[in-house]
Amino acid sequence: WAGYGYSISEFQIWDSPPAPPAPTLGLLPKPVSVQENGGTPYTLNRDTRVVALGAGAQAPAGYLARLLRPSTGYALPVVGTEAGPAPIVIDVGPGKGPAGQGAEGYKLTVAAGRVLISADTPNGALNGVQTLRQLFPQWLESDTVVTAPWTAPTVTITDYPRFPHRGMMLDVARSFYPVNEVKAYIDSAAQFKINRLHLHLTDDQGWRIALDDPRSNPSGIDYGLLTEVSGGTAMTDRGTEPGITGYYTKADYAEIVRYAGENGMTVIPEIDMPGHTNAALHAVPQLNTAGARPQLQPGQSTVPANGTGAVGYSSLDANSDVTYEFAERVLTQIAAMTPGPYLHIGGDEAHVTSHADYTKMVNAFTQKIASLGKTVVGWNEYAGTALPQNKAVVQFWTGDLTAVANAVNNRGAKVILSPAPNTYVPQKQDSRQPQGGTWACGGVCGLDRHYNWNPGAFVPGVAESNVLGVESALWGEFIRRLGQAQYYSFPRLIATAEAGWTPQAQRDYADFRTRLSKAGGRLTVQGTNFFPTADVAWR
Ligand code: TNX
Repeated sequence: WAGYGYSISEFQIWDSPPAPPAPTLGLLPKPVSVQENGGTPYTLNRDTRVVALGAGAQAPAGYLARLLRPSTGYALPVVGTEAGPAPIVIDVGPGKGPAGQGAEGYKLTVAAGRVLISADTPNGALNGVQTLRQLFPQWLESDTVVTAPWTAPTVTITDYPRFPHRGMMLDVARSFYPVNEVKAYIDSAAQFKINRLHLHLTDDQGWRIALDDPRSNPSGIDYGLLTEVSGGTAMTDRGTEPGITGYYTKADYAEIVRYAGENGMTVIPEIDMPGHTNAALHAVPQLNTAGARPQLQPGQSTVPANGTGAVGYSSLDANSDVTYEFAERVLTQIAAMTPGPYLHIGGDEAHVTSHADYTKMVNAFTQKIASLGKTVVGWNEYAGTALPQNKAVVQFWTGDLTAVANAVNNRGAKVILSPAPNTYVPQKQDSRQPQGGTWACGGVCGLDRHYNWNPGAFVPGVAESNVLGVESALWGEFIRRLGQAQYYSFPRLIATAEAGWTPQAQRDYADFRTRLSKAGGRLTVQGTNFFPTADVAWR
């Protein structure tokens, strides 16, 4: 064979289809402990009640009932005391969940006549709800009534996450996603226990969050221009495919925060500075160096075949007082709108800013965020700046791991891991995928790359306890609207969810693919678009 330039294994890829799937519960991410008990399964029926014990049980019980009603057609009232046949009981309170795993852990027992989810917190119980959901037939995901046996196998599960941060980033700046699409993206990820939504709200091509004029406004900036002008621009792919324009009002943003919270997710807003700021420079004349003419066009760079657009060509001016005035006013408003503890200031790819200017600006921004009582997050380029002690997070995507370790060891920073080859969803996931980047992996970044890595041992010299977790990144140069966002994200986002949830010793790619093979029908019934990667025997 060698003489023909082929290896036997290359032929085997085409000759032998993937092994037939073994029977599996199909739970994703894999729980810490699952015992299958056999015997008569649990059956949901038209008289089943969802029993909420404890004030914290109301929200997860309501979530479960809303999930089960459309496909079953059953009333499934949420009640305060246990009664009736085959109840589903949700019991929330201190000490109810797995010991030492209060925040997000849960216990789930499915018996023939009763389901019990117990947890310390509402979010822990919600995680139990997401697991229970996967034990029912896939038709549960239908939005119209289906006649199906609503059974779940008997199990005893104890479960909790490896990392507190299992995130996904959505780049709404290059191409906008209206609120209903953001909600649908949340729906598709929450079922896999993704619990952070990082919104990349600003970039060269657009500004997506409406702000008010602050009371103190020395430069007389019209903050409305940010969205009036740069909410109306977006990135043009290959010079032909326009991105989606638009922006969130403060009410829209509040609704996203609320909906994310209902799904167990914390929103992390990103205002990218001092680079990636052309949309702000274009909209706000005062931000530009005196005498400079604001660019008339936002950077509508084309996207070459490897999927990378032009980046790093814009910068705020370190020597202008307006820069600091603007950043403070913007960050103050974003902090006030955001109940979660984090504010992301980007800090990536400031290629036209000197190191001294970069450091001066980033130090001012991070100090401002600390003074607002928030923890600052930034891309790893900012790891070497004077990060607020014990109050900063470095999000690694590519580059200098030593600087990340130094930030952890010298500044008490924590780490979010988004290594491009392992988490960047605009990269091709399969050679059959016609469009997609190839720079991160020198080719395809398949499902295996997103699964087979160890976030706890990724940064040399950084202990697992200093890793907050993992995050997938959906950059928007050429991805348009929800359908494409899901098509690039799934199934790899499920691999990221498991990398963040399941103990390393229990993760196995072959086992993951077997469990995942069952999810195709579920994703299809619920209308989540996914790329049917050749690694999985979908059924
Ligand atoms: C680099 S990753 C960027 C983004 C691009 C992405 C993909 C990072 C922090 N910055 O501006 O969208 O590559 O091309």
